[in-house]
Amino acid sequence: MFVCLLVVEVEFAQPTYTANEADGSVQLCVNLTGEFEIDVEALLFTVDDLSTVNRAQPDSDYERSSDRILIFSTGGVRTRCENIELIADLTLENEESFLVNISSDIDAVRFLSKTAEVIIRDSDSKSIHLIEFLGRV
Ligand SMILES: [Ca+2]
Ligand SMILES: [Ca+2]
Repeated sequence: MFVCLLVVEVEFAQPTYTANEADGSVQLCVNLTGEFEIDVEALLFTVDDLSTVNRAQPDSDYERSSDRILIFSTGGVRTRCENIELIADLTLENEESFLVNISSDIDAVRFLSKTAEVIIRDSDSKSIHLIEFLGRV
């Protein structure tokens, strides 16, 4: 069987996604453009970075994810979305962010962008902590 796969271009729908810590999850979308006659698979995964200041931490601020497979079927939709779970806590924090990457083993896939940044706004305020503190007195 003759299989034809011309170059397809894949990119995050947005370079930056902003969520609130209390949202529970953040949805990231990936767009594909171009012509293809076999299914195109891409892998979406979170990037652990323990070194950068104000970096959100895996499994403490968000759920680490390494195995989200995006499948673009021939004749199917050109956008695939995945939810990354956010972890809410009661700690007063700065705005934090983490990175999500996409990759593919298919040679014909060209990435216009491989990385998106998720910014998490903290849901905990000083006044809530004061109320909790007063409640314990
Ligand atoms: Ca947090
Ligand atoms: Ca917090």
